[in-house]
Amino acid sequence: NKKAFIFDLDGVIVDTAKYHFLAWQKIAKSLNINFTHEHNELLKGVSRVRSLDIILELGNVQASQEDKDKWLIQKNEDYLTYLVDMDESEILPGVFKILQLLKEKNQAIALGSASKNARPILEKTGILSYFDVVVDGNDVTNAKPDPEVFLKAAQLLQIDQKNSIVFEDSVAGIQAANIATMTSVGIGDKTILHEAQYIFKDFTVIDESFIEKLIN
Ligand code: B16
Ligand code: MG
Repeated sequence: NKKAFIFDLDGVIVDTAKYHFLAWQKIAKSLNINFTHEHNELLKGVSRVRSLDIILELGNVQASQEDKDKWLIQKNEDYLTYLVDMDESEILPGVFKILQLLKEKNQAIALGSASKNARPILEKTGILSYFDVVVDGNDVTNAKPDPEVFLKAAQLLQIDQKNSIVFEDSVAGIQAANIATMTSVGIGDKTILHEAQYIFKDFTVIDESFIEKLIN
């Protein structure tokens, strides 16, 4: 059986969530908005534009489109400075092993990320060649929890959405997978990701028998 294994990027393959947080925190600070790690959960899997709106809502700040555009550029420029030195060492534990296992078992592999910076991150970390298909923030108009990004990935792989499995670290992403009637696998905290069909703290605790079960 050939299934589509769709991976989110930030928080699943690489720990860029911490860099997004630092970059957003700078913007929030400059606007006198208190922005905590807890608030940051709300931004996971959410597009850049929507993320800024959430932060402004937290601080009850009204802003012109011009200011918002300026902050969005600032945020991304700052975020990109954290990516300059990125390499293979930033791939989260167990990820290479799972990707290799899926390749050995002749499964289809896709990226399904909200990020517009996905491709350079995959290139820098040397992981791009594992992916048969990459769908990212440049390819979709509707952000997670809209399932567009995952549906598009399955479509490009020519695999039915019911035969697709999504690995996600965000609530919005798990919801998107569920809406798409795909198998949802949460990577992270089980209290946060309780809507997922399966939850693991990271890839090191996913064994071959679980993957076998998904394939058959
Ligand atoms: P960018 P994912 C998402 O990536 C992040 O979780 C989210 O925090 C970020 O705002 C979004 O990408 C957009 O990223 O600013 O690089 O376009 O988790 O869907 O891989
Ligand atoms: Mg994510």
